[in-house]
Amino acid sequence: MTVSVKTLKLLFVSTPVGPLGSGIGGGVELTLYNIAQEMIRRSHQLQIVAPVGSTWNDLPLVQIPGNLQIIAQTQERTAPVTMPENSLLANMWDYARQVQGDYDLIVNFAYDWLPFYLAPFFDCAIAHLVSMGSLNNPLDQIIKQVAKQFPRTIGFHTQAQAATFALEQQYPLLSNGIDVSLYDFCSKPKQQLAWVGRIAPEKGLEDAVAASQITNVPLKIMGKIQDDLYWQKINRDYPNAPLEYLGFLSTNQMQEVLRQCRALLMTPHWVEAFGNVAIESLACGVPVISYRRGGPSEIIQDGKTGFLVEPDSVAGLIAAIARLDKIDRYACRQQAETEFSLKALGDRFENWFYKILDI
Ligand code: HBI
Repeated sequence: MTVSVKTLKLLFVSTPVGPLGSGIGGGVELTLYNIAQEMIRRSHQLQIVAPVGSTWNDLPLVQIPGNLQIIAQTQERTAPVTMPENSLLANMWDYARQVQGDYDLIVNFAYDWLPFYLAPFFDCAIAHLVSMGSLNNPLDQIIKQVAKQFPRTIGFHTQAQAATFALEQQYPLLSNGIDVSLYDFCSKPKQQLAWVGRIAPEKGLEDAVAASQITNVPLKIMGKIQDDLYWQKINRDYPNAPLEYLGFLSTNQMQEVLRQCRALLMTPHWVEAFGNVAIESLACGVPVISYRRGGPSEIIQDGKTGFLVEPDSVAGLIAAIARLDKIDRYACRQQAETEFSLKALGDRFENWFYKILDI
């Protein structure tokens, strides 16, 4: 049992791109869920400010109405910050402003300009978990400003992600974590590969499909179709690939398929801030083959729990697929248990919160 130095009253403010449980928030939804669960397990008091329609009934939610924020990665780097009428983001932060006196710390999970801009207007300290790499200039600028004015309140998942913001100050690297007990180890996989994630251009699914078509190894695809035109183009471009699209599944359904795969393919065309699916895969004993780019390059132990491949090289993916017998699947499971457990995650976040509050 982890004894916490001091129990905190925490207010988590969600990403404004979709209700919690919808999958639209991608990795940051899973991150928020896991940290919330772990903070409650450590007897901290917690409230989550979430969009109306959130379905996490087992966590303390207050649901706020309003229009969703535009998905940041669909915008140009120089695009101005946009706020819809009746903005959900603004409504969630107005609620946080009203109740801030009841909390020791507010934690921001939105990759949006407003919460960073509001920091100096709040009496309560705000910790910002930055969930992606640098995408647009207004957000880069306000993150730099907050990093200067409120040192240590900006947290990243990985060094590769943090480097895209080029801050002068020190900042915590929180990595990430999952409830490893939700994933069942499998030592004898079927002759198939997996690809898991939001189906959108930055995730590079077409490269995994190309590898599947060339090797004729079946590819099980799971995740939310965020960009339909992109998905249709992939199906047109690779008519003979042995694909099966299984939809956006619950964690349990997804791991049931993933665990039976010889490897997970990760093909990020952007600097993936972390790559939750990589640690979910390791937890199942499934090696990860990923481009040497962003978060996965700090997670995978090349040659031991997977392979790191030259970015955007389909040939590199195929060469790694041919070497999968070199990997001990149990070593993958062990890495998940030691580095990416909820306890390891909780320790990193709790230490970050205590540092911000000078406890
Ligand atoms: N876009 N505007 C905006 N705000 C977010 O919080 C956000 C996003 N795009 C993607 C996203 N969050 C998450 O899927 C990633 O942080 C994982």
